[in-house]
Amino acid sequence: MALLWLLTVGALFFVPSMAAMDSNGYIMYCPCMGRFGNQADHFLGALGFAKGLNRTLILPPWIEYRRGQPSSLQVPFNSYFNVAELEKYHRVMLMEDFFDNLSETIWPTEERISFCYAARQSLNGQDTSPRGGVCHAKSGNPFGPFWDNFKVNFVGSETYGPLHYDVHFTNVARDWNDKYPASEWPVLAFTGAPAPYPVQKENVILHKYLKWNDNILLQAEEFVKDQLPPGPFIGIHLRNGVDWQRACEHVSSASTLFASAQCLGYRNENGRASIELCMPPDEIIISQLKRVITKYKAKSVFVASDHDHMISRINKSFRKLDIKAMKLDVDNPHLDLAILARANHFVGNCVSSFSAFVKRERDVIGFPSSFWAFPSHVKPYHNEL
Ligand code: GFB
Repeated sequence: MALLWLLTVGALFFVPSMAAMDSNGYIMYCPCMGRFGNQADHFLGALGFAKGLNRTLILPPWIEYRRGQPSSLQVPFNSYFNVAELEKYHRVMLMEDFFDNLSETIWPTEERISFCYAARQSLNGQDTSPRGGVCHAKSGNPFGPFWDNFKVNFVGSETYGPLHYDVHFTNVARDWNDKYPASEWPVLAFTGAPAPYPVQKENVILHKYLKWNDNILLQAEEFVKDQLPPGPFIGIHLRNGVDWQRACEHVSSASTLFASAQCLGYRNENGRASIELCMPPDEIIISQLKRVITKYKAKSVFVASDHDHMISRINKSFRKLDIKAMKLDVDNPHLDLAILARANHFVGNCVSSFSAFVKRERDVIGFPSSFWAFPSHVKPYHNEL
């Protein structure tokens, strides 16, 4: 009798995890490059890659950096986004759920191999997983803290080059599955995202499955309703912090920079990046704003920025039109993004992947957007080859 009870209760606990198991395997990765915009670009690529290989994508936490804190922080994926919406496209699972429910069965500690394209240098000579092999998957920040968060240590490395991630390219998915069948490799755990930056053109559309969760949506809607004057509003992104000023210095030597393909095209068919495109001067910002305020009969401007929101400059310039420039009281990048996506018109920075996130979200809803200094301040691209 006791045995029967044990079997029944055991089955009750066992069956749900079994049911959740994916015999096609899993893709896991550390979003170890850059801040939110970079990670979001990588996420769309990883989603396309997991779909191509027909493996469940494990949703990693977002990696964040807070001033004064030496180590990176990890914020669960669903703190910002709606997991059920992603499931409409492909099988996904929160990384926290994977480690709570499945990891011991599917990915025992002695089988944890990290994947990298080629050997990676140990960043500071320290690797909290010294047996982990040439990928050095835990070397440096945010690599070490990321895997430590899930108590993962690697027992080896697998370099997968020359295989690549472009599953829209003939046979690539088949090559991965031939080389790494799920029966032998249930989890492909990547040292960095299995995706290029900026997001590949074919994966931009996947943004339609990346929806804010109810909490963020509610905050964005309440801000628009309670803080902005009634009527149409323009959302603008001013990327002008000191890191950006330095990055823009490289624009003269590069025809593309960061997210610039979103306006210049993936082959520079719409021109080459310029300093104005990257760091628009105040005069360009005010004159473009004037045009869109008039066109949309806007009553206010919502400004998101990492540094200078130009609130008094905008208020002064549009005093006669009774336009109010508004910003959030506290630094909240995700809420900034969600509010920008709801504006009647958005003007973003073409070079910034933070702006690119807003543009993609608006494109899938069918809302209009434009960019500072584009197309007025870009030169045609001449391919010298
Ligand atoms: O998102 P992100 O990769 O975009 O990095 P870029 C910029 C970060 O700056 C964001 C903050 O993740 C935010 O934390 N930030 C930028 C903002 N704009 C805003 C804003 O309007 N509101 C708030 N609250 N925060 C590039 C990187 O940044 O910057 C490159 O992609 C490189 O890797 C370069 O680091 C210098 O593409 O704009």
